[in-house]
Amino acid sequence: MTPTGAGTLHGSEAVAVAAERRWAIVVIAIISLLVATMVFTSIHWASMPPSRVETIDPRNLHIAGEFVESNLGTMVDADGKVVVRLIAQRYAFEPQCLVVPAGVPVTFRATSTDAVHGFVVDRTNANVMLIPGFIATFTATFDKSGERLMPCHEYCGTGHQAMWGRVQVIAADEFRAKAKDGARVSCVPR
Ligand SMILES: [Cu+2]
Repeated sequence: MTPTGAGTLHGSEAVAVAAERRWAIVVIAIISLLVATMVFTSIHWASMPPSRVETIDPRNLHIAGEFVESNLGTMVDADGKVVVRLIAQRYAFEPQCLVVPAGVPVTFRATSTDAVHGFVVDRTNANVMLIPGFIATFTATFDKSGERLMPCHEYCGTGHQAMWGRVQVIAADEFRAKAKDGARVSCVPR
C-alpha cells in the first residue's frame, strides 16, 4: 500500500470517507425527524389534552346526579348532541345493551363504581379506561348499522370474563324516533 500525503485521499479511502459522510447525514436527519416529532406531539398534546379531567364521587353516584339509573342510556341533548351515559361495575355495564345512531357523532360519558374497568367497542377505536372517581368522555362515530360487542378489557376481578355488553348501531332516523322528547334509549329488555 502506498502512503498518501496529508490532506489528500486516494482511491478506496476517498470512497469510504464519502460514504461515511453520506450515512452520517442520513442518520442525523432521521434523529432530527424523531426529535422534531416528539417536540411537536408534546407541545400539541400539552395545549390540547386528550380528555378533560372530571371527577365524581363513586360512593353516591347511584343516588343523585348525572349517573342515576333513570339517566343512563342514550339521549339527545337540548342542543341536539347524542350522549350515552353508562356505568361499569363488577361485573356488568349499566345499561348492558346500548343503542346508538349510525353516521352521527356520539359522545360517551362513563364511569366506574368500584374497580378499574376497560370499555371497548369491537372493530372501532372507541376504547377508554373507566376509573372510579373520574368521568371518561370521548366522541365516536359508527359508520355501519349492526351489532357490536362491548367487553370489559381490563381485568377487574373473578367475574371479569363474564363482563360484556352489546352496542346496537341503528339508522339515524330510527334512532331519532326512539329518542324523541328526551327519552333515554337502550336495548335492555324491560
Ligand atoms: Cu370490568
